[in-house]
Amino acid sequence: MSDTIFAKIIRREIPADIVYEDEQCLAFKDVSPQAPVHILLIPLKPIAKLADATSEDQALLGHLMLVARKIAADQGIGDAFRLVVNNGEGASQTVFHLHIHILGGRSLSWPPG
Ligand code: DGP
Repeated sequence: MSDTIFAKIIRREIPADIVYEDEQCLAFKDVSPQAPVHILLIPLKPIAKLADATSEDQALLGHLMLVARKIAADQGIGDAFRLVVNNGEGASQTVFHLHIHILGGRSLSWPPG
């Protein structure tokens, strides 16, 4: 996998507003927020996109879901939030390091568009 802006954030080569960190993942505020709360949660492991994850990543992916829930609660949006994973250019993925968007703090309509 080629180097990405998120790998640079993990290595602290570029700044980010980090809100959570553990031995498996890192979360920081999105530079272009689409909601009052917009956090990106990424694994430290450089998986380019969800379609590239394997059964070896099962525990990591489960961990990310539980951390996303915790971050939502910590950010005060635990009752109403949305998780988004864009997979591939056709789904508007622009950074090819797997990430979960955690969105909330406003009314979230459906379908998302
Ligand atoms: P996606 O389209 O799903 O690949 O989302 C990529 C997101 O990454 C997008 O919402 C903007 C955000 N982003 C891009 N570059 C940076 C950066 O340098 N810092 C931060 N904090 N977010 C970034």
